[in-house]
Amino acid sequence: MSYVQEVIQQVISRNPGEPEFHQAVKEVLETLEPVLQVRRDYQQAGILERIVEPERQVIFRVPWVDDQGRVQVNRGFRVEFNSAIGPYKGGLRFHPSVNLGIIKFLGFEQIFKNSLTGTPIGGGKGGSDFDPKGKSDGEVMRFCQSFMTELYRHIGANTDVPAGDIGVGSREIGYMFGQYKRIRNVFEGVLTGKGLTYGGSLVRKEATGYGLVFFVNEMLADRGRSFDGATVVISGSGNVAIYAAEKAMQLGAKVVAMSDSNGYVYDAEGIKLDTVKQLKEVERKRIREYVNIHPRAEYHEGCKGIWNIPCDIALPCATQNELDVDGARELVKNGCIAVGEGANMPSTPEAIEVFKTNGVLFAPAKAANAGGVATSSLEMSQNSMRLSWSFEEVESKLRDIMINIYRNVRETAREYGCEGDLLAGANIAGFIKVADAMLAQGVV
Ligand code: NDP
Ligand code: 2IT
Repeated sequence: MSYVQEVIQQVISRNPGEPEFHQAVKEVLETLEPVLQVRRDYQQAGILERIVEPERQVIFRVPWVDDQGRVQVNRGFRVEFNSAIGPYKGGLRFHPSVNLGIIKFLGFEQIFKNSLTGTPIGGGKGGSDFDPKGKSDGEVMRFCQSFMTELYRHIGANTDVPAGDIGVGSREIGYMFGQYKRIRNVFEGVLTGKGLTYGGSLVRKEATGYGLVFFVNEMLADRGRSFDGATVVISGSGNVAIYAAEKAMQLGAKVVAMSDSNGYVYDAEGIKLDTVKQLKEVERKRIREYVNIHPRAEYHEGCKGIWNIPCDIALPCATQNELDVDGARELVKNGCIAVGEGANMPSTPEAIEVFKTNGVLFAPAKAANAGGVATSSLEMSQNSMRLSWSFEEVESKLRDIMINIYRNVRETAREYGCEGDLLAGANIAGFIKVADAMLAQGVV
């Protein structure tokens, strides 16, 4: 058995019941074979064995009182995965499906993604099985305060800097920042995605979606294509989906479908993004309400049917494993030329195989959605310097970062004999920087 396969088997047996974590580890490690063949020193130093083991994992009780006066108990997580190249950095996810395996998959991906941004940030992730849906602002605030009352002792502007992810947006970040500041009596950039009045960065809200479109646009340009005139399908209607749609439209695309966990809307005339923003960002309602405002659009229950809609470009921006082999085949059948992953690990391994064998351009999550965390890193820089850059300045830095990531990933794939395989290129390029830092720092 190869070194890589041995480590994968160890991960599976030492981390039972964590299928998403196994999937993420397998996907990264299997593309590293060409590197490990030439870099025997990595094996000698046990780099793979160490990189798959989080440096620290914290699990804690989060008790809070709901509006009826009942005591509720959730579980909180923070997995500090790798700090070889900088303080732990990565989002917090609040969703009922959250468990340790999901946080570990996300934290593992984050190591390589953060390395690809070219900025000095390590990998981490956290969250809770708390469901913000249907909760009052007061309940969300009490939950966030309780969550931070434990988390604060593990994080800090130079230690571990959380941000948002599914179910964690500016409201939740605000409540957590307030509680951190109150407990520690320090005003520091301990979280990113903060409001603009208290240390947040312009463009952070838009960054993941915009960055995704910048990346995919660069990939399309290599084939002489662009977003201009393209038909685009986007899953999700949260932070990433909305701003991917906005930038795609700015570049001349027509976005015809968006979704949430209940179903999807199809608007042949092009989705009206102002309606989606009002429904999702302001009223916190379901996407099905869209057809009450635009009766010519259609609503369909269930999420997976969204991939049956003919499109040139598909951008899965909701959650892991939302695009499976059937969806991938439908996309290919309908002539889709490119898939860009806004969510983390949205395509199953079988779906990725379908894209590969059919020549569909594939932008892998850890490269394509790195714009969010890259802009978080820019927020950290601004906090440290105690200044704020303009929207144009941050957006232009974000665009440069995404173009650099694309070129780095493309050239790395070429260098290691897998030209055109951006997934391999992303894994290899992200890995080498972290592995070299780990080598230099000894066995820690
Ligand atoms: P939001 O909470 O803002 O939106 C999530 C969207 O995905 C919602 O439309 C939600 O629908 C849908 N969704 C969530 N879970 C499921 C599910 N199990 N099945 C179907 N649909 C689901 O989160 P974000 O937009 O921030 O995150 C979306 C994805 O992007 C995640 O994979 C996240 O990890 C990734 N990501 C986020 C970044 C960021 O900066 N925010 C950066 C990089 C990646 P509903 O409202 O019904 O739950
Ligand atoms: O998956 C991700 O990259 C994020 N949720 C953003 C993390 C961050 O620290 O901005």
